Amino acid sequence: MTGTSQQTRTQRGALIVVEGLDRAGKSSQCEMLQTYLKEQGHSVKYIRFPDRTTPIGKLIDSYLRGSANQEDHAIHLLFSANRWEIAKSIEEDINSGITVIVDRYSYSGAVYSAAKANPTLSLEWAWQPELGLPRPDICLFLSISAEEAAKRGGYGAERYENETMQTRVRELFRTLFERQKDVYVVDAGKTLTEVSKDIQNAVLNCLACLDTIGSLRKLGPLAK
Ligand code: NYM
Ligand code: MG
Repeated sequence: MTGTSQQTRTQRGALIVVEGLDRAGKSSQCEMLQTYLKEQGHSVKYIRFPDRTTPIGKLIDSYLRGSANQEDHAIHLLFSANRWEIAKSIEEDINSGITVIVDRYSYSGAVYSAAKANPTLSLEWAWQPELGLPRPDICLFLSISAEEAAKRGGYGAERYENETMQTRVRELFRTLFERQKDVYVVDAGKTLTEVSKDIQNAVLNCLACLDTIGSLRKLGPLAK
């Protein structure tokens, strides 16, 4: 058997993104999905953005905690740079057959910045630096209502964790997902187990389509 034919037999991993508002249950669901996929025999990695461990991530961390200030466009580009600095390793993992679960990605990047209502920082502007990053095979959006979010307890201490921002973020996610494909909306108001079942089914469907999708794609422009 030649090297080439062997390569075509190794299925690439999938790029799975989990998005949602703060307190939608993203991190718990990512953990549960990771465990489930491992049980099914997949090699899996779970990463999250922002990755606060890199030098850029440390700047972002101090901004989010409120110990440093940044100009709106500048911090936006740092969040994007934090994805670009990890992009190559995501691609390598996927090509070597590892499925990568990502907790927040470009979608959070665009909507949180656009939610600041800065007149020169539109959703379109915010999306530009994301063009060319690895495109998720599926983006699971964990959707919770404002009422359910309120029930889940108070906001944390970080920047953006207040009602005005969260309301705008919720609306902007909706706008963005009308203009980006491959988004699967999950009703995250259900129980942990019910939500994880919905996620598992969506992910299994996605994995079954990987051959049809072909190689990992790149994020493209927003639809008009
Ligand atoms: N956030 C996250 C952004 O503003 N831009 C981004 O590109 C990303 C990935 O950081 N409130 C915001 C959304 C969150 C905050 O994320 C920290 P987490 O998952 O709550 O630690
Ligand atoms: Mg948070």
